[in-house]
Amino acid sequence: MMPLDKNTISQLNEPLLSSHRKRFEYAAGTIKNLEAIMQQLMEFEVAIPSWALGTGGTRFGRFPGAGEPRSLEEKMEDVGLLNLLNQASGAISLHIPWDIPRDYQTIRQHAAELNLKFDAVNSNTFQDQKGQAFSYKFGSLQHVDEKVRRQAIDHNIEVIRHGIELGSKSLTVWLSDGSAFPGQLNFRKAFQNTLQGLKEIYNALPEDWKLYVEYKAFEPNFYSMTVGDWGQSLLYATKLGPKAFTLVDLGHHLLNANIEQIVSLLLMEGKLGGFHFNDSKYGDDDLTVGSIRPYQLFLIFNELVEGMNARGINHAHGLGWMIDASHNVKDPLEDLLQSVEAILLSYAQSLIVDGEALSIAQNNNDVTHCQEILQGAFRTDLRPLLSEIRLRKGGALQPIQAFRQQKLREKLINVRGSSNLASGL
Ligand SMILES: [Mn+2]
Repeated sequence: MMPLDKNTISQLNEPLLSSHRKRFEYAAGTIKNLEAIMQQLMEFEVAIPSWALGTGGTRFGRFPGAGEPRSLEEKMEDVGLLNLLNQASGAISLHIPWDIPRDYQTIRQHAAELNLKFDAVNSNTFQDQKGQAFSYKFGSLQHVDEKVRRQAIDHNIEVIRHGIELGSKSLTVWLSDGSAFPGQLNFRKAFQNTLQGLKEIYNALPEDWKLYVEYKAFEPNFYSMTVGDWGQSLLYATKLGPKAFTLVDLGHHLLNANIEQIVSLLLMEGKLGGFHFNDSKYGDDDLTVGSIRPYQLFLIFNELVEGMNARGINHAHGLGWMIDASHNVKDPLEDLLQSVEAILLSYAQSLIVDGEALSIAQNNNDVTHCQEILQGAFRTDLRPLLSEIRLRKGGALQPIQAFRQQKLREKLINVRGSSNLASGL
């Protein structure tokens, strides 16, 4: 039962309309190609990971919120609620085994009622599950023991099967494989074992599927990671074939890595598959998108838009757009509303960059003007455009305000109780 409907949203919008109109008119007046940009923004959606709907924890502890989803169905309802409010979160990304569907038909029907699609499915060989025959303590696809590798491959193929039933079109593989100490691992053998496993998984993909190879610089292994950076991921993806791509998670780099340059070159090679958005100050902090380095996020989107345009890639559907965040202190749903807004805002700002002028300035080595062009776009307040899009699609002008006014968390607590824990990290 959804605790919100479009009529209620439109009543909540009513008192905000006149102020919104003024703000929108002002913002719109400064933009060339307004309607074309509005159309692109209308089509853009970001998938929500099922593991981000509960309160996350750190290795030191977890301070659960209340009213967390107790089942896959309730996780889907949370995403449906987000999508009702912001009209830009119409897809959910499932994690196996945390979200194994018991009955595909029921889950598909529930998704249709909530207007949700299933985005990439995610495998998990970074934890041992109850009853599992072999441990992943020393890795999964890289493991020295063939039986462990076999188990990890079979798991990934099972994840693909679940995804096929639900209409997913991609599998994201993130491996925690690596080594904790020097000398523990033969790097070359670890790579070759991993490649062999990925090949078997790749061969199990349906024709119209993509395999995303996600990399991460460190953690949980702190000496080496077997898919540690974009170069290694690109190496795997290239050896695997045309359905394999690199996935960029913003938190998976060494400090101050130039992610926008990575994005540009991966797009040039046709090997950028998708994104996990989050923000960080130190590492894989998994903070709200845009909360720490909004300018970096804009610069990344600027390269995304430039690179997608150069290759004729559809902005909304050409790549996989997902959030991968964890919420330790904020309400997960409010946090996700902030993240989606930050992504759309950076995307909007990158759409108003004058690419032609930038290219001329670059060719003239006019460094000052290049910076003026980029920062001019970044400092333009386009939030009224995003509100206008939500309004046109039947969403809330101010989603977080609507969430609070309608006491949606309290309503969820009434149904779900205050002491359950959502599965996840
Ligand atoms: Mn990720």
